[in-house]
Amino acid sequence: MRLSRYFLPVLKESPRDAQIVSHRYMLQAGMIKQSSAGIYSWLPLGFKALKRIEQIVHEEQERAGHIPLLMPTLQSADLWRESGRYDDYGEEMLRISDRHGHDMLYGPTNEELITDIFRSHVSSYKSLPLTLYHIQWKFRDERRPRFGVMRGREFYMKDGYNFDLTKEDALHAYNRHLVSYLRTYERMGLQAIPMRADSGPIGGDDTHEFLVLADTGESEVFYDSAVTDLTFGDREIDYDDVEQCAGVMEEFTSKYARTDETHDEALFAEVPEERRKTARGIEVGQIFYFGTKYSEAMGATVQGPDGKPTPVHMGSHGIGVSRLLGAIIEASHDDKGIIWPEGVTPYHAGIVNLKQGDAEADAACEVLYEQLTNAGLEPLYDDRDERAGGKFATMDMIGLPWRITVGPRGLKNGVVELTSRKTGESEEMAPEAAVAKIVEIYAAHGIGRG
Ligand code: 5CA
Repeated sequence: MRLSRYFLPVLKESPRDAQIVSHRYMLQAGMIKQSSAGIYSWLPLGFKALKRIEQIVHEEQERAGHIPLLMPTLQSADLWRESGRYDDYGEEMLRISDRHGHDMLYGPTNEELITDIFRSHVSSYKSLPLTLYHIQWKFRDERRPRFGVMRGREFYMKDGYNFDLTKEDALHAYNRHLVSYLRTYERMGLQAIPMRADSGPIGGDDTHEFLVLADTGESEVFYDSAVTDLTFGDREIDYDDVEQCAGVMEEFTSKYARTDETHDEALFAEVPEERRKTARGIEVGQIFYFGTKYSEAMGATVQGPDGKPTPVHMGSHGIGVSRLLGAIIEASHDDKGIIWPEGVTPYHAGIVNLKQGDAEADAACEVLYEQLTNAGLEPLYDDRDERAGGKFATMDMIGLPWRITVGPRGLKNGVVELTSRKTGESEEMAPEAAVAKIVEIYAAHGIGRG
């Protein structure tokens, strides 16, 4: 993308009404614009980052064997009357009626709708196990929408639903989701710690939230610091292997880690004192096992191996896709702006031309642009006729991990400058060497054709 043809409304002034850094930077970097309380337009840069995150979520869900579909945002109230949640859900549910007077609602989650799809089409245990998911906008009329995309009213969520014959099978689905979530967050450069939590309006006893530690997080958390040493890494996982998934579950959840809703002082006291930590965290996902709560209420049964109708065991599993942008920025920024991790950066490298209009500098930038593009990467080329200082400030604010700076003086010596956004370190090298280095770095993340 060439900046002269892009739409990147970077704000000169830091927005005063934004209380936390991720909200401020998303506004300032021209990623989002509030349209009403807790509802945002996603401007091109924000939209691109959102799509990168969505793509990782899709890839990891499909790797785990989960099947994508798409359900609507508007749902009929009748389904929610069947489960009993139409009255229970309270004021967070946005209720609408259509021209025929039918009660509708903007879905805050989709247990009812997916259960209805399931019961219409699946009648035998032979079709199980089955996990369906989608990534779709949700609406919750939060009492206090705040912190930008962190607590929106309209937000983008991945929600997945497993259908299994037995509790045992459903617990494997729960573990499978936990494993796939650990991989997902790590690919985004995040450490998200599974913590025992409360199930709220979704229901059920087994539930874990995934929390990214950050001072601005809304949840209070208590944990054994040993959990922060755990990393998933690039281990091979067979998602059908019940033992292996249970092993990962055990490894990542056996140490004390709880949100304030389930915190137990007596158990916490058993953790060695120097490892007992209290902090704040951002909830970026939650998994639930709730057994037959919805399948019994809504008649979602299958014919079991014994020929008898059996209600299926279910769970639901969510990732806060739009919230993740805020969480990533909270975890990765400095006083100049965002620092995108390579796995999710909207553009892979910035090209800054210090002297637009200089024939040699323009030509060198074009070659860099073409070579990076040919390697399957997406560069953002600042080809505007602007001062170098302004170009650098824009690049720092939008936080692309790598910047190539091209100027007539360097080109005389056959070099450009490659700068890491994270460390701020710059190195001079031949243009081809800069391209080769960037291609190699992204190849290590499985990005591009390098
Ligand atoms: N049906 C279940 C699992 S799919 C469910 O709705 N779970 S949830 O309520 O925990 O939501 C899933 C994730 O969506 C949360 O972990 C959080 O990351 C995100 N989320 C929830 N509410 C909001 C909100 N108001 N703004 C942004 N993200 C939110």
